[in-house]
Amino acid sequence: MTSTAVDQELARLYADFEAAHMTPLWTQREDLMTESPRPKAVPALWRWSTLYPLAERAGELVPVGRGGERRAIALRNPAIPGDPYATPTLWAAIQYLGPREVAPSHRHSQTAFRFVVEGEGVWTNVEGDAVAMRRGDLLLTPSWHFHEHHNTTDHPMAWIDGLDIPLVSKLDAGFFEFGPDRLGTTETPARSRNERLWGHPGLRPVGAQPRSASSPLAAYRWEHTDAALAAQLELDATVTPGHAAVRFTNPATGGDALTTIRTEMHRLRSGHATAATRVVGSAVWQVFAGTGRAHVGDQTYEVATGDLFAVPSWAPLRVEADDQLDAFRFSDDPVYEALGLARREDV
Ligand code: GTQ
Ligand code: FE2
Repeated sequence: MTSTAVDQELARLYADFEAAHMTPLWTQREDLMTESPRPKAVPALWRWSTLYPLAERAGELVPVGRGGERRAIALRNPAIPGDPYATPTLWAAIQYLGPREVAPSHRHSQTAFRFVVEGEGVWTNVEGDAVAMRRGDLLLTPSWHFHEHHNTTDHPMAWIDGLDIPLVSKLDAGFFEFGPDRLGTTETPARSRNERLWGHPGLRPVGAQPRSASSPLAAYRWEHTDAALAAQLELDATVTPGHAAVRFTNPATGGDALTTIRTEMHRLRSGHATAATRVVGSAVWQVFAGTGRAHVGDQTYEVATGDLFAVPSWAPLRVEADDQLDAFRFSDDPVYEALGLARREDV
């Protein structure tokens, strides 16, 4: 064939591919199989001083109830158009509950946690067990557990939610169900049943079976987290000098507290920093106390209590403390580890 004849045949071939819903690899290989991850998400920062007043305004204007379910406002990565996601796998939101308000019961296949940076007065009821939410606590709502939140006080409370909504959406694995109008309780016990059963260090209740693959412990209290971090620093048993960290684990397995989301608390001594690393998978951090700086990819953020930032896959990260810095981190690491896709590199 002459070269014009070949060109014509090729054009016909591509048109026929198109009509047959076929795409040749060779035209897209470089986008489909990159040398290293090219995340769509970008480093992003949300300041508590911006988030909280906006949530407060929503509290005045938007009722919470059936249908909408939650007064939760998502942190949207500016580079993921159309989807209210902090990263391609993680949902992060500020949730606000006014005095005496109740967020009604429901359950979903998405896994959730709450982390409290300030305030108290809301009980999250998980499968009929009322769990107090207070500053520094991590509260879990594993997949397919009924949950409602009730504010029993005369003052509002806000916290952050982390969920695997984007991952579950990508996996076409979403199920949702309304619960009874009231899980039937306004109980406000100091200690929830799950904590009484599962919350004793090193002691597994022999007669109890967890109801899911995630942790049967619904609350991880700040006093324990704080003591564990303080001990690491005192004992020089830290990740790197001046950097202590704990991971919230499932007491029944020793693995991550949640199947799809890793949760950790980090403490940096004043003037110290984390190692500079990058990992496959994305994360969101929230400063709990102190001030410092986060270097995320090509960005540098000055951060203080309540500020959140997103770390895209494979973006170099280094966090530095001015004052002693406590920061909560959540990530999709367990997913990559389970699938054999985890990688990390010092940078
Ligand atoms: O508190 O149950 O931010 O179902 C998103 C979905 C919170 C919740 C969110 C939810 C919840
Ligand atoms: Fe929910």
